[in-house]
Amino acid sequence: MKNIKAFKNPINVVKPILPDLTLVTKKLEEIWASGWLTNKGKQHEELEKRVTEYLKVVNTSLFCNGTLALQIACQALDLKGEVITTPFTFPATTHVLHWNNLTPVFCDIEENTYNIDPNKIETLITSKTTAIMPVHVFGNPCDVEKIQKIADKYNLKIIYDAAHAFGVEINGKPIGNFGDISMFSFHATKIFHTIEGGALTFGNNKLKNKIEQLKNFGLIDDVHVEGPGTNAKLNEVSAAVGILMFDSLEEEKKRRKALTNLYRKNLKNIPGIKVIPDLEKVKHNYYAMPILINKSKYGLNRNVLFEKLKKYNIFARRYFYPLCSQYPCYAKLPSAKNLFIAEQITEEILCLPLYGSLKKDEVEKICYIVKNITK
Ligand code: T4K
Repeated sequence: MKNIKAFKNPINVVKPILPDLTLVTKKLEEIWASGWLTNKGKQHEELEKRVTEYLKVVNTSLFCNGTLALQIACQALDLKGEVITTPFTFPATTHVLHWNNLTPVFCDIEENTYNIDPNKIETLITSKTTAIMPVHVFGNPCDVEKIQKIADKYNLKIIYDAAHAFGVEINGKPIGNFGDISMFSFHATKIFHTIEGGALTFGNNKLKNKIEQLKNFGLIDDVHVEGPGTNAKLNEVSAAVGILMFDSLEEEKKRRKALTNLYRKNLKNIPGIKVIPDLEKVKHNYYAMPILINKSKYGLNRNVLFEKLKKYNIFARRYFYPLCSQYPCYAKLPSAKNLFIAEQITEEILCLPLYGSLKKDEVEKICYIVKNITK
């Protein structure tokens, strides 16, 4: 490919959304004046209310990150034994099970959504299974109906890792209402963030106190401790950033949708490149721009494309490679083998840059490079 120059500045897979600095400064002044920095301050309470309203859920608990939120979700539901989960995820999902002395049981994924394949869950259920932990990968919803039916049949809990799925809806139903608990990540790289942060959403009101205690040292009040909790609270500065994030959320989603459609249009006829279309009856949040690269049709394998793109200053990411089941700490588990679809997808997946401030001509240039780099 000739005459195509590298981008002047690096184009990363994502660029964090930055709220207006003047508004952040105002918030900081307010926090400073109050002298209240963490432990359920005014900003925290306001953010919790705003998130509950936005996600249209019954209960929300805020956290200092999504990983600790997920860890506490397992404790809140008293999970024991084995939990069926996906190998195609960020390490956090599986590590959380390990930190709770739970055994991850890996289930293969669907070819079209890269989410846990509900048709393969039942054969993995044993007398030790207590829960299913699916992930709405890249914000594409799992087959929540089928998963719920299995959970009901075998009396299992469901914790959704909805780290990527802020604002997604299925058939008009907001995604944080499925299963027993859902976890959202508010990390800086997410479509809605608090720099670091996260939330649990849940319908059962009885869980609220338990979750609040677990994230606050197990304290009931200043002298009574219910049990061994930890410290996973969200501070006031992070909460203030989250409140300001609502100002740009709809515009960010709109821009990402337009850029996603532009990617789809420009990548459409490239042999060996596969893009996930919008799913039926789903309101998407356009969190990521994953593509699959089929070496025999495209001419290069994913790793070669990934490296070549760097020469043009394009820093795509291999989310999720390798699979969690392939990490040395989990590779010896009996369920770590024969995950055929996941093993194929992890070799072919590449997430291209996607964020609201990415320009249309930048997307067009990225697509042009992907199309012509093999020549
Ligand atoms: N479950 C799932 C399914 C998840 O994907 C995650 C996290 C979790 C659970 C756990 O949630 P948290 O505990 O994180 O709330 C990033 C994020 O750190 C991580 O939150 C996210 N998933 C994962 C998919 O992506 P890394 O290790 O790839 O991040 P890093 O530092 O390489 O940054 C990614 C890109 O963003 C780079 O191109 C640089 C750019 N970047 C990053 C940061 C932090 C910036 O431009 N500015 C920044 O401030 O994990």
